[in-house]
Amino acid sequence: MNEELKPAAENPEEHTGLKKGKIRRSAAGMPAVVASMRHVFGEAGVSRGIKALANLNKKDGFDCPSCAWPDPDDDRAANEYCENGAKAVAEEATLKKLTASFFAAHSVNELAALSDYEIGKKGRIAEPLYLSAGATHYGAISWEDAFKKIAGALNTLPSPDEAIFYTSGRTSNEAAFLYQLFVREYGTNNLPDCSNMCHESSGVALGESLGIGKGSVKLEDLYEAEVIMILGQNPGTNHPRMLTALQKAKANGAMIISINPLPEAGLMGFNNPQQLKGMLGITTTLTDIFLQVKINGDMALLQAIGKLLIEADEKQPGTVLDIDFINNNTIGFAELKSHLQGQRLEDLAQASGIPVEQIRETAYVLESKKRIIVCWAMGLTQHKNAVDTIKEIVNVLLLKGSIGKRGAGTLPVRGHSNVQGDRTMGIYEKPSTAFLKSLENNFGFTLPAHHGYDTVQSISAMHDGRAKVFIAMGGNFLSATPDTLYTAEALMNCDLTVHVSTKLNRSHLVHGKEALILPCLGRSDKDIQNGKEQFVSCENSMGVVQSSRGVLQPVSDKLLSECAIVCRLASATLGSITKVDWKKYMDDYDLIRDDISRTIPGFSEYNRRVREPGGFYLPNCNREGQFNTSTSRAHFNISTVSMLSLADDELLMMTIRSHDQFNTTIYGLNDRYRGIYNERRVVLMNQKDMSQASLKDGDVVDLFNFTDGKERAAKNFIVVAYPIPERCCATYFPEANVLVPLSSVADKSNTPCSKQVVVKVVRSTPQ
Ligand SMILES: Nc1nc2c(c(=O)[nH]1)N[C@H]1C(S)=C(S)[C@@H](COP(=O)(O)OP(=O)(O)OC[C@H]3O[C@@H](n4cnc5c(=O)[nH]c(N)nc54)[C@H](O)[C@@H]3O)O[C@H]1N2
Ligand SMILES: Nc1nc2c(c(=O)[nH]1)N[C@H]1C(S)=C(S)[C@@H](COP(=O)(O)OP(=O)(O)OC[C@H]3O[C@@H](n4cnc5c(=O)[nH]c(N)nc54)[C@H](O)[C@@H]3O)O[C@H]1N2
Ligand code: SF4
Ligand SMILES: [Mo]
Repeated sequence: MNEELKPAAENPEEHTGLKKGKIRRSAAGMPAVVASMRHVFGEAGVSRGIKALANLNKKDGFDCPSCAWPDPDDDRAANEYCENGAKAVAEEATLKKLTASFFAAHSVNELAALSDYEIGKKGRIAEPLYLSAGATHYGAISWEDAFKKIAGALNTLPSPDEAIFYTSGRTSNEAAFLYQLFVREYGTNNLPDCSNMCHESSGVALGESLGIGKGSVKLEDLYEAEVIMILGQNPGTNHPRMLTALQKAKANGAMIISINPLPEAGLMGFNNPQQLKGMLGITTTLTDIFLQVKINGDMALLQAIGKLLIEADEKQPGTVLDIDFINNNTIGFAELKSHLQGQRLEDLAQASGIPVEQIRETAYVLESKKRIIVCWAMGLTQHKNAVDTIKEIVNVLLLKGSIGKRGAGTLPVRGHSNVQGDRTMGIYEKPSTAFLKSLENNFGFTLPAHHGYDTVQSISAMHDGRAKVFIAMGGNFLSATPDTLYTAEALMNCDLTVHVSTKLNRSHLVHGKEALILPCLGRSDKDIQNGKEQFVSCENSMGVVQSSRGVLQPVSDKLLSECAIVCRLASATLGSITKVDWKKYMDDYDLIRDDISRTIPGFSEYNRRVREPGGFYLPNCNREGQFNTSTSRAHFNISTVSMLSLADDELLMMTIRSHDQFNTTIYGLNDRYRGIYNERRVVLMNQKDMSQASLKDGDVVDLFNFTDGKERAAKNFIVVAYPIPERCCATYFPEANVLVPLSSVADKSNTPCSKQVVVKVVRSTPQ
């Protein structure tokens, strides 16, 4: 590996000064309110801050740019947002801006020496910027020239498949639709997205077993559930308003079962900041049963639960399983039954890390219940066997007939606010034939049918020289992807890297021979085209499509909307050969929605329905009790638990989010609920593993991964003793991404195994 790359590609290794506090047993409350206000007013000023917050998640306002948790369909509270939504708005609404003079004063190398936290705090990018070959500083460029340069690079490639078009999950439906249309008319399906690293495993598992790659649950279902199981998700930080829904579910009598290697504060208890009780610090206990699984112990645990449910039904036939549902709607039950009967409960318990008695207690709860919801996120999707683990969730739900009825179903809780919508709009490297045909019929040209590269394949392609131009619609590709130094080499191997961005990030600083930064409007910004105010729309985690209308004056008049950027890029690149009227889309987003209506199922009368307060639900076959699989039935799946064997000096590491970040955007250095302050270079370890390695709290260690015979090192991490299962440890994403091997991916979904990294922890030797 090229040592010179290290400082630029990675966060600096210095410490910021760890302070430790108590691990919290509940989330939100007054401290969350204080944190929201401090962030927003600090960045945006009071009047701009108040305006932004007053319109956040309102039916006629803008959709929260942070996570994909839905807003209530009915009446919305005055403050329909959470601390982390407010932080995301603060980050975007900031008045600090970066013009060409800032870049003239600071070289790329100088900026790369800053931490991600410092880089993010610099402000909004205020004009288009260009880094010429061999230059040390970005300089101003006109929009016109920027588009010409990209068009020139794209049009001189020997094949359109040598260009890669990444998308993060904030891009609106309208911009995403135009972007994929442009990319496909240009001639490739190289449309990797953040979903490849996120819920891809869920999409594959649910698509294969239930016939739709999305969850089936609506918000109201949570209020009617008898049991809610939450696996591999930290909602107190990552989907904070889910806690309000869980609180309501509990008040209606639901039991909550949390399955996580960590006792996450938000899962344990909740002080609702919108209720006086909560502000005063009176906590609702949320979790009834906490199962502290080992990392990746979930498949074994779910199989053990399935086995016990089947056993209980054998004893009293028809009282536990929904045999009618199973007979009428599924295939593969007999095979699953005999497979699970052949497993030893003790072996499954051992593989999961949960004592047999606790598993029995959990299965006993489920025996008598009919309305069960299972929620999950990255704690399940980023492992080698992720797809099969998620299918094991489906097995349990199918055994209980808990899909396609009220108060029951699947709930993969999505990450980015429009990641689900981007997929619906066709941001996908493996488009279906039906999708392509529909576009072809509407637009009258033939689209490429061969599949494109996903995120991991894109990195290899750039590294090998099979791809030469990289364009990103949002995101921070370098820091979000695995094997940071390898990915850095891949990006630096490109002729041109282009980022459509709101804020400066590390991907701008580790670049191709030439590089461009195209500054765009954010979700909270007012979007005026052709003298008329425009709005966009997004799809949340529950398949609701809603309008989003920004309200703030953009920080610079040199920003373009994502839609306008795609239209101008498409016109510049495709010139007279295009069959699409890009100009008309740019002037009036209703016309984009009209074409979406014509081409994408579920969007009929898009313009009318998206204007209804609260938007509209997309069709979902599972909700209607249907399974659009090859057999029109739901499929039980059989998988075998295989345990990764660790050497004596190895631990299994998960890379997780702190409370003060949105993916690679670092809002602050605290992880309040976990009692970790002012430091991100920490490794959370079990006390026994620490003693075994003669380490104590506060010691400084280096972490290593040696997959594929290559050393990957993340240096200078502080050991924090934490209640985490033995042989497991945790670090923060993105600091530890350098350790995640590119070759370590989930079967079938190709998602990097960011929560299943084998590491050695070695005491640092002073330099
Ligand atoms: N404030 C904020 N909100 C966000 C984000 C953010 O960074 N900040 N990111 C957004 C995005 S893109 C996403 S995808 C989501 C992510 O939301 P989450 O999935 O909640 O995020 P992670 O921090 O990756 O947390 C995963 C959780 O899984 C647990 N876990 C890890 N491995 C295992 C395992 O093997 N089994 C089980 N059962 N649990 C495990 C961890 O302990 C942790 O609690 O949040 C979205 N919302
Ligand atoms: N080790 C490890 N790696 C992971 C994960 C993990 O849990 N562990 N999680 C994975 C997951 S779930 C995800 S989703 C990915 C996230 O990967 P990405 O989506 O690529 O990363 P983000 O950090 O969300 O991107 C932030 C950048 O997006 C830009 N941006 C923000 N808002 C807008 C906007 O409105 N428009 C445009 N054009 N740009 C905007 C800003 O410039 C900002 O710097 O990371 C993945 N990587
Ligand atoms: S729960 Fe998610 S979408 Fe809702 S306000 Fe909080 S961060 Fe925004
Ligand atoms: Mo995500």
